[in-house]
Amino acid sequence: MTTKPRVLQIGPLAGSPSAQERLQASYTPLELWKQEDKAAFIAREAQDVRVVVTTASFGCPADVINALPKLEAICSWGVGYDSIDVEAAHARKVLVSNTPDVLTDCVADLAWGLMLGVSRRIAQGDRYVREGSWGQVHGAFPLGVRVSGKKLGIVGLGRIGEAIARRGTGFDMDVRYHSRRQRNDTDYGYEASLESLAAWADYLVIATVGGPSTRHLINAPVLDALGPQGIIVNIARGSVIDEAAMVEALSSGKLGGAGLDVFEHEPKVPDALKKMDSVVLLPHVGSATLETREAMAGMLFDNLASFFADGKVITPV
Ligand code: 8YV
Repeated sequence: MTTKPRVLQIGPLAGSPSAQERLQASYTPLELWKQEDKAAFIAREAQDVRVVVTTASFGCPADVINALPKLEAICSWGVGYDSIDVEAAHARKVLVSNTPDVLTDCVADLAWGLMLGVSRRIAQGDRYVREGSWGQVHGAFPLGVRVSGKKLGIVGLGRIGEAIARRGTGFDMDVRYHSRRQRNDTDYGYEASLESLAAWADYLVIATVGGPSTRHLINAPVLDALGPQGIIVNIARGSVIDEAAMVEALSSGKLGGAGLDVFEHEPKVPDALKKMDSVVLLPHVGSATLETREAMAGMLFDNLASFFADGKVITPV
């Protein structure tokens, strides 16, 4: 009988029905998140470990990377890798893999769900019906705003940003974007500054990477430019928006509304947001469909199998 390779697992693969069992079927995961003294556990149990398995949420910090002398690869379940210290990994020639493409459509779909949800007051209407207010409360349910035909501004025209933009065509929307560099392979209008994109747009959708390079890119001046009728949607990373500035802008009516799947200190969500009907709040579920989570798991296991077969990963970062 061949022994199953030992891998250091940083956090559970909890958002997929089969991934954790599949991992256990082919590998011996050392479950770091269950350990009280993580450094001692790594020093005692993981000195021979060649592979770390993690998720976009749990990531892998430099101190873990540097505490594993035999480490050769970090295989992550998720597309974003801002939580993995890729620089520390590459400095030691450790490969890093993620799960791109397979989640693009579902994350883009959710961005549209949030745009529609905020504009057409879907969650608010659901609360209204459930609490028995329909027919009981004086006056009509508050009007929403039209989505079709509006102006869609996208921050970050990568794979997910582009999928969001494509869906805009079906809603007869004019689409523009801002990113570090203008792309020469697309007809979408480019705005050279975030403020000018926000001033133009009815909807500002954040689809850029997380991490230090984009921290608080969306600040008070950008939110001011988006304005009292403007709606912001974030399916990327909470760190991209200055959350305190956004709460202030929403509370004071300087910003129209927000659809948020991610938060700066998730799972902590500012209490002020929970009291507002102009926002829709979701628990980081952009990729959380059965089909996408299974596809992400498939890609994680393909990367692991490839590494253990020939020392390469299929989707390197
Ligand atoms: C993951 C994500 O669901 O892929 C990403 O970058 O943020 C999500 O798809 C989740 O973080 C898995 O850990």
